[in-house]
Amino acid sequence: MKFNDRRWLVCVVLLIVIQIAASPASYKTVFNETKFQLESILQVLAVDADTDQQKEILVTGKNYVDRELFIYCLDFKPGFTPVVKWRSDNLFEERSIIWTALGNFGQGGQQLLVLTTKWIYLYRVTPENLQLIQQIGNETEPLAVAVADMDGDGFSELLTAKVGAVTAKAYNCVLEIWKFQDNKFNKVHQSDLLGNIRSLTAGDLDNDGITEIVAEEGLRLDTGNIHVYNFKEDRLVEKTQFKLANNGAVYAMKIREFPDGKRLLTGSTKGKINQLGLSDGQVFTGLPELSLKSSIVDIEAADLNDDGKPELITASYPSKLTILSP
Ligand SMILES: [Ca+2]
Ligand SMILES: [Ca+2]
Ligand SMILES: [Ca+2]
Repeated sequence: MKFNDRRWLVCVVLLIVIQIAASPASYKTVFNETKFQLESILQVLAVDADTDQQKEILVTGKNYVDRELFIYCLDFKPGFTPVVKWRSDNLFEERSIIWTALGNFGQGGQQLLVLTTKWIYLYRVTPENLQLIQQIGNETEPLAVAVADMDGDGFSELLTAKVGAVTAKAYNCVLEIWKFQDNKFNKVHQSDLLGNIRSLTAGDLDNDGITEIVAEEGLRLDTGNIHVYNFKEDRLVEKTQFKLANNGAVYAMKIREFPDGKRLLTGSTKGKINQLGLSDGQVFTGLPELSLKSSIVDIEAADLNDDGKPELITASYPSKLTILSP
């Protein structure tokens, strides 16, 4: 009996040692709230609202009962527990969700683009609130939104995925590029049908001076295909495509700078988080896959405690806000 007891104990200790050895240099959860401010969180976006070189987080979401659509600006000084710095006006619109993106649309510095079904709002982000620069009717019918400089003129273009054709199984989307000129967004490109696009991001992932457009498409909530495109001679050219096994749908994608280079950050309906790099047209894994027990709707990376290592900020269905620190 005694021998067996000891053997059992040795096994447990061994298992723990193996576990510790096997777990990669990873992230720990430093903030996790299941009902954060809103009934439904839709987007998270990092911005330096007070220009003190430290990022704040804009959380966008909806309260269905009270017919509210808000943007919250969260401050993280001095810790990882968010403090509400300000809340936007109510942007509620019947049956509309909301998309946010940052870019330079020629209004001096960085502007926040907020899209609802009906409107495109162009804002200046200030320490106290959002300052409306312009409100334009939204003709883009977006299912996904990204912002990047596509033609190298120093100003941002708006990229949207919209329904191009409806099949029995799913939407089949086209990607459109919109240029801000004469105080409105003008369509400068429409792609061929690219599949049921569930998320979109853009940026120079491999640092070769040419912007990559990354689109994830797939059916239902199945694991999808992630396509990396360049926009060359007025058309999309696929650079590579890949699949993240057992991820489910990826609704969350951003291209962000990490200490070891630019990474495509993805968050999936199965709670998987991946960081991927691109080199010579090949995708490689940055850090090993992380796993949350929730369905991720958006993700962001920003250094919240000023130690040079970005935190990961995730929004999960319906209103969970999680912060992971390396
Ligand atoms: Ca700041
Ligand atoms: Ca441009
Ligand atoms: Ca590139």
